[in-house]
Amino acid sequence: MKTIFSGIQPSGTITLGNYIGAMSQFVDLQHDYNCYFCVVDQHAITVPQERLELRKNTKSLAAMYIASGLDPEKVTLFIQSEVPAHAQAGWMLQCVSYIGELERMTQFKDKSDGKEGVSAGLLTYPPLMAADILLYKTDLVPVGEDQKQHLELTRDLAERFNKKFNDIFTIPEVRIPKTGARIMSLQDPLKKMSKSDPNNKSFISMLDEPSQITKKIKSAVTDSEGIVKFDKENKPGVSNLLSIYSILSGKSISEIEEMYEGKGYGDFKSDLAEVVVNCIKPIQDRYNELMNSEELDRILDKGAEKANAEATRMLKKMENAMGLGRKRK
Ligand code: ATP
Ligand code: LTN
Repeated sequence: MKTIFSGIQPSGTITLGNYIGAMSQFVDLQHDYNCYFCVVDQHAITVPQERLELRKNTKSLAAMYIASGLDPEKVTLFIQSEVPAHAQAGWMLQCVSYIGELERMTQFKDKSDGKEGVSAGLLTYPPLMAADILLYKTDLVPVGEDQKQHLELTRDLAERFNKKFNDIFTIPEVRIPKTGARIMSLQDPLKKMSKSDPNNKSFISMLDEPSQITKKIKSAVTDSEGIVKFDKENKPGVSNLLSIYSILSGKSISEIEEMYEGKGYGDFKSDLAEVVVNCIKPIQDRYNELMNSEELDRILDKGAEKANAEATRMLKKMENAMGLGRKRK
């Protein structure tokens, strides 16, 4: 069986964009792959986090992975900081990364743009991500469109390491969904929907109440044309809503366009709100059950144990290849 690895940052409550672009892919793939899914809390601290909030978001994200449909008997779910090999391997991969290539990452440019006191961790974020992936001999990494560049760098680092030291890493492939790889902000449809966006109206959180979801969709930015038609270039707001509608309802874009011919945005938006609520509600119910039980801790303990065993094996190979520590059998 081939291996999958993916991670999500506990930098807020996950959004509908994370669910569509990442989580729902994971659920589909779990039956055919050996899967590792991670709550990447060490990536989250590359920007300031409040400690209690981070703890809460970490547990909440773990619950959300299971509530979305991952089977804990099938997949290994764990928290990054509970497997120290990630930070150790991340350091070694920082030492084979060039500052120039890290500065070229668009996520770094976006997140550091115009900010003072940017952490060094924000720059060295990608080698830690490469460590996450390479420690598990990962074949495939399912992510949203925004992570493509980080995956290319991961492949470069793996190839560089293999050539320079020893051929120990599997070169991973990226897997980006055909639809929904980039769900856009409801307030600025030219920007991706992001859980750390300060404007709460720009995203639908997976924990929003039905009334909040309806309100946010009703106030989503569209245009004044009043025609429900997919045209990314000229109608980015409506096109984004159409994508969400299509993915969650299973109806094709043209079917939906037909349904709302001559109807304007009011009906379209209320029906979309219903589609979104119907998708999110059962996930929220399971989420609440998990948050109030000890089941989640058991799942995470088991996950950390399994991930530690696997990651430590690869870490030893990396140390041997680079000549760190004493030679061991
Ligand atoms: P942050 O706002 O803290 O940067 P984020 O919401 O962008 O976070 P991440 O934790 O960086 O989310 O990403 C988790 C996964 O969700 C990744 O695979 C990423 O590609 C995917 N993803 C994030 N935003 C979207 C989006 N708007 N549409 C589709 N997929 C997305
Ligand atoms: N960088 C990713 C989160 C992430 C990740 C990973 C994704 C960290 N480690 C390993 C896939 C594989 C993000 O910001 N979405």
